[in-house]
This record gives sequence, structure tokens and C-alpha cells, in this order.
Amino acid sequence: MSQTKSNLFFMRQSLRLHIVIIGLFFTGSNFAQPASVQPPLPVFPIPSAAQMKWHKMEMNAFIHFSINTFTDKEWGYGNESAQLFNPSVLNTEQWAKILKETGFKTMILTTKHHDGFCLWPSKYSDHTIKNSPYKNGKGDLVKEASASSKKYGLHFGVYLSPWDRNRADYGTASYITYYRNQLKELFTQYGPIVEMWFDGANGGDGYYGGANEKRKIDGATYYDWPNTIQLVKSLQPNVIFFSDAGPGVRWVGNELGFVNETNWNTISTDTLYAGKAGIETLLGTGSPDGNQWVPAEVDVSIRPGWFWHESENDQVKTPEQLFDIYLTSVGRGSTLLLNIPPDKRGLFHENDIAALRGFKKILDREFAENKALNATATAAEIRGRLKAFSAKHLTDGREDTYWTTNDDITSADFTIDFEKPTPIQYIVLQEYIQLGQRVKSFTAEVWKDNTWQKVATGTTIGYKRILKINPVNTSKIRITIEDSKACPVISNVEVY
Ligand code: FUL
Repeated sequence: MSQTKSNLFFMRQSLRLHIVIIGLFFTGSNFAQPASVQPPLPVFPIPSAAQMKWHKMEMNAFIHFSINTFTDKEWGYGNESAQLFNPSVLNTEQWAKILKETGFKTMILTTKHHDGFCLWPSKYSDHTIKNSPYKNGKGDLVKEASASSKKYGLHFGVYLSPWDRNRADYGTASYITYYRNQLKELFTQYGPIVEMWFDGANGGDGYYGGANEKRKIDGATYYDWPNTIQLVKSLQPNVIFFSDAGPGVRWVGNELGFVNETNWNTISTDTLYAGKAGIETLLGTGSPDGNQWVPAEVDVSIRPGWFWHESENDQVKTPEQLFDIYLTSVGRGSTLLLNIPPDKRGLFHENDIAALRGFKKILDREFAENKALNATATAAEIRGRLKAFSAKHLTDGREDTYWTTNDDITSADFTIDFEKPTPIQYIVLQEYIQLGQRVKSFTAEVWKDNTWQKVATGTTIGYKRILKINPVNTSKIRITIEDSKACPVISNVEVY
């Protein structure tokens, strides 16, 4: 081939390649749009990488286990003898194995509850497991729990109660140093910790080293959280902090297993602090104009109490109740933190195990086959008419793709076509929250009797929204985003 000919050949080839690329990018009919259309700009605030990881966990487990397990109490006074802590056949592998099997991603352990007893041999206290009969004082339950979590592929988290009814110096500055020293131990000796639970509870009275009195602290200032958080972050930068006010995740405002149907991951934390009166409602909804990304975590116990009590063995939530809780937590865009308290033996009780397994069975049954996967999805509004933003990404089963519209659109719909009548009962929607939470209201319709029939209306979507509708046979569904803070960005739709 001569030089000129070969140049021509390459030019032609390159032109062809460009046409193919441009063709791949544009959806058929509107070939004339500019190729410069960019993804939508984020609507701030947006989740951090660690928060994003937390959203994807969906179900985590809380383990309340301590001296209260042996005294049949919910809140120990702080004067309990360490000798009382004596589980007979404790096995953290049993906990981890069951949690893994039933779909949980993290184990968060109460390393010290309000009574002050430490489940690890802290060198800063005598009120610890080292003065208990467990393993003749040689045991370290934080170590065992973190090792079992690792073995079964679970993340590990810790709860360390700021309120300490055992310590003589609770309420003074030296207690804050003590608390921080304990955090240093936890965050340097037990591997990666994904979540740190700062409990805002403070009931006032306690043993306090023998003072037996009522002590109230100023929840807004006493703990000096910014510096405590800084300290922990310097040891493990990716840890998510739970407290009423975050900054990683916020309390949901109740312990009943639900977040509000309108659930914004955004909230302004400037005026929030753990224990502040009357903030429950706000915590349950968040606010659309909040200046921080602090999603709500739904903490609830599988039993009436947080700790195990023999008298509650027959009050374990049923698999159906747990599934309802799943729908009002994960199904409303939050993460579920379900507490399963081991019994005096140091094992999950048989009734709790049966409930967890039953719950998992319901999940597997109800969400057995995603009928929307790879189904035809269409939308009139597509950002720049580009394939990169087309409706097909709603059903491609990928987390990193999405359907979105031009910037000036805040109301738009899309349709998912199953091609033949299909029985459905659940519609799952997910926003691409990496670009911010946007949707304010939407409706869902099904095609029935040759017309669109409304089956659900909703407000926020967020990380995930599961709509449970009356079972219906339909060949297609239509979702209309009625209102949105900015152009909607939807990453996933599933139908069961
Ligand atoms: C509350 C505590 O007072 C309960 O005992 C329990 O630990 C729960 C998760 O948080 O504030």
C-alpha cells in the first residue's frame, strides 16, 4: 500500500470508528444532539464513600450482651459484681454463622453498656471481663466477636456507652479522658471497625463509684464529640459514627422498626445533639434542604427488651413481623439494625434463631425473581437523547448506570414492559444517590383492562424504596416522577 493510500485507509477506518462510537452514544432518532452532554451535576450534600458502603449493607445486627443478661435488667445500676458475668457455653461463631446465613452484613457489639462493665480487659478499668469467672478472667469477648465476624465475612462494629453508671468520675473531665482511652483500645486492637455507636441515653441516677446519686450532664457540650470523633478518625478514618446527630448516620427517632415514609438522608446537624428533647420527628423524616448527608438507621430489637430475658422467650418477633419491619426500614431507604441478644449461655436462643430463619425464608420467597431484569424500559425524556442515560439502564441490573433527563426536567415517567401479563406485588426503586437524593414525589401505575391504573403513590425514594401493592397481573408498569429537587436520576427498578 502506498503512503497516500495507507493514510486514506486509516482515515476511513477512523471515520467509521467514530461513526460507530457516536452511534453507540445516541439513541436512534435524535442523532443531531451535541455529544457534549455531561452527567448531571450532584445535588449536594451527597454520601461519602463509607456512607455509600453502609447504604448497601441494608441489614446489620446489634448484639446486646453484658452483665444485664445475668441480672435480668435492661439498665444495670453500675454496682453489679463482675462475678455475675458467667456465660456457660458462649460461642460467638454461632452468632456470626446465623447472622451470615440470614442475610446480615455487620455485627455491632455492646462492648460497654450504661452499667460500665467492659467486655474486653481494658487496662483503664477493673470493672471488666478480667474480673469475671468467664475463662478464669482470661476472656476477651470483643476479640472473640470480631474474630468470628471476620471468619464469617461480616463487618464488625462497636457500641461504647458514653453514660457510665459505674465510674466515680462520670460527669467530670477525667471521665472523657477515660472514655477516649477506651476508644483507643477498641480502635487499635480489634481490627477494622465499620460503625461506632454513640448512645445518647442518660437516665441520671447511678452507682458512680458509691456516690449513689443522680448526675445530669449537658448533652450538647460535656462529651466534646468533635474531638472524640477526630481521635477515632485518626485511628480508623473510614468508621461511620452513629448518634442522634450523626455525623455518619442518625438515630431514626424511635425503637419500633420504622422510618417515616418520607425519608430524607439529608438533615442540618448544626442544632442537633444526642439526647436533645423533641427531635424525634425530625430524625424520622430528615429534611429536604438539610446541609449534611446523615441517613437514618432503624434500630429495633427482635424481643421487647434489648437484653435477653427468660420471660421474653415467647415474645420474639415473628418472621412476618420482621418482614414488615424490613419493608418499613430497608423498604423506605434506611438500613435496618436488628438486635439479637444472646442468652445466659452466651448463645442466640432457639426461638430467635427460628424467627431469623423464617424471616430469611420470607425474603427469599417474596423477592425470588426480579421480573424487571432486562425487561424493556422506555422513557420519553432522556438526557441529551444519549444512550448513556437511557431508560434501559433501569433494568440492566447494574448499580453504576442510571436513567436521567435534561437538567430542566423535574417531572418525567418511564415504562417497564414485561411483554405478557405477569403477577406482581412489589416494585423496588433506587435513586443513584451518589449524585444526591432528589425525588420528592412519584406514582406507580399498572396496565390493566386496557388502561393505566394507579397502584401506589410515594414521596421520597433515596437509596431504596420498596412498594408493596395489591397483587395484580399486568403486562407493564409506569412510574411517574411527579416532583424532584432536580432532574431525577434513577439507577434501578425491580419488580417481584
Ligand atoms: C438506648 C439504650 O438506652 C438501650 O439500652 C439500648 O442500648 C438502645 C440501643 O439504645 O438508648
